[in-house]
Amino acid sequence: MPELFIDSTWRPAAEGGRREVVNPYDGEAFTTVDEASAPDAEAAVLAARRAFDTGPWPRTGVQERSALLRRVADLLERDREEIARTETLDTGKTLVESRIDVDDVAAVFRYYAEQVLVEVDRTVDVGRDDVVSRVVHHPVGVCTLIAPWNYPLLQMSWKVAPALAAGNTVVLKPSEVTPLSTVHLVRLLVEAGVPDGVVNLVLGAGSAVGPVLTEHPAVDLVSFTGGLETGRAILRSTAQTVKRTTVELGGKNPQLVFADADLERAADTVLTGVFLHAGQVCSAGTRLIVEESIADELVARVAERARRVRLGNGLDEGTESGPLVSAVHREKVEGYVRLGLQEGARLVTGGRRPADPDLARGFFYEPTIFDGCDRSMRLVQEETFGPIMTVERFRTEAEAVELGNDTAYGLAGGVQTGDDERGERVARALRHGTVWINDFGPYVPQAEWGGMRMSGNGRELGPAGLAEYRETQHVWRNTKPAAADWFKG
Ligand code: TXE
Repeated sequence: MPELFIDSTWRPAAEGGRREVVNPYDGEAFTTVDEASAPDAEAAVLAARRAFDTGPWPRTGVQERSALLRRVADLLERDREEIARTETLDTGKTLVESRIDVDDVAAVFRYYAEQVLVEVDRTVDVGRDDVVSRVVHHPVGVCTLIAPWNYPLLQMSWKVAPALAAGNTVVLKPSEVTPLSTVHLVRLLVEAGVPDGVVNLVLGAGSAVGPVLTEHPAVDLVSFTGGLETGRAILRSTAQTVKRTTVELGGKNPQLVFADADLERAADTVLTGVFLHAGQVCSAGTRLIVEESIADELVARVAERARRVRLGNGLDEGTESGPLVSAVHREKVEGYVRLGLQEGARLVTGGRRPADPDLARGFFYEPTIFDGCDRSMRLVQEETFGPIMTVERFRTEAEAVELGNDTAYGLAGGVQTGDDERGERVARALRHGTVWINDFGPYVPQAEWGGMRMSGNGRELGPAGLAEYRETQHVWRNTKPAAADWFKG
């Protein structure tokens, strides 16, 4: 079955393009998919436009839209194991992580199935008895939804569930590196009964299909998650037609650890916060900022555990971390390791590909820790998106907060301390979209996710994640119209 879904038809690419899909565990191409080019993107946009302008979906009642989202959640749960396997083959992440991802995706659909029922239209008291003033909401229109490769289905669900709940029509563009789980999701959306033209799927390189999907005047909204440079390009593309544009562009996330924290638990939280999914997480806590008096001890404990992380095939039950997503991405990570050494950072552990011959064909990299870092280093300031942690030291709380905020990004941060008041104080002083106290990483569909500064704009999840996909309109009705007599002539 072809993999592009345009105007309610599964079809091959107009120009016949195909792309190999590579398993990062062994570097083998295990399947191929259709590879779209600009004409496919154009057809998808126009189909979504027609469905929005003349189809039933934007005018369907919220109960019906809510029911469709619930059906999708049920189908995701039915196909949980198959989707999780696909995600592991595509990304290299462990099956345990992939299963959690599918559960989270279903939870997002269920959350927006409920949230869309919350009444947001409101009557405004304008202080006059001859006026009825209402603020009402509409879907925005045609939405281009572009997702990255680290959480392919999860990131897409944060966009497509609220977009559909609000009554929009969509064009989905997963990363060309990890397209398969989104193909599966589109099949489920069709099975759940989404009307013709409402959901369209375009697979292909961002450079080939991106310009059409982000510049086309028939598109009203673009939601993007990915790298900073691509995000900037997308903001430039959408500026011409002044589209509503939401971008989530990663982070350089600090983990602050105070001397009064429980050292063993702190080490565990730091380790998971940075090395989960080989550091390919936009909120990975890659910057350890630790109170000087415990720094050596904490770094030693984290390093000792980092050396024991079991790398391997994501499909094997004993594996704790998979490979990086691609050869190209590993080269980027290796470039940062070389840079760190040049900048004078001291390598504590890792800094190389694993010696195990069983892992030689995959894109593996050892968990890596650099001590002796400071904020002037590019290694400390730039997103490496790999298993690399840098260590900086502080003496006072004010210094810790200042370091934690000394980044162009602002997505997430953590503070570990035995003092609850300090935890709350520091959390509020950190200029990051999410802050964890004595934890690192959890999120829920009910709470907004997104960045400050160069981590992006707008929010996903929570009520704000639905508001992104709604237009607000003020309707003023004069019930006793009379001449204003403003102009006397
Ligand atoms: O991402 P891209 P890349 C960061 C991470 C990584 C870097 C580059 O630091 O090393 O980004 O990764 C689509 N118009 N993050 O190059 O290019 C592309 O096809 C429209 C952080 O792999 O940003 C894919 O679907 N779309 C991040 C999506 O953009 C375009 C997660 C993301 O790819 C396009 C991933 C264009 N001109 C990487 N060019 C996070 N925030 O979590 C590309 N795309």
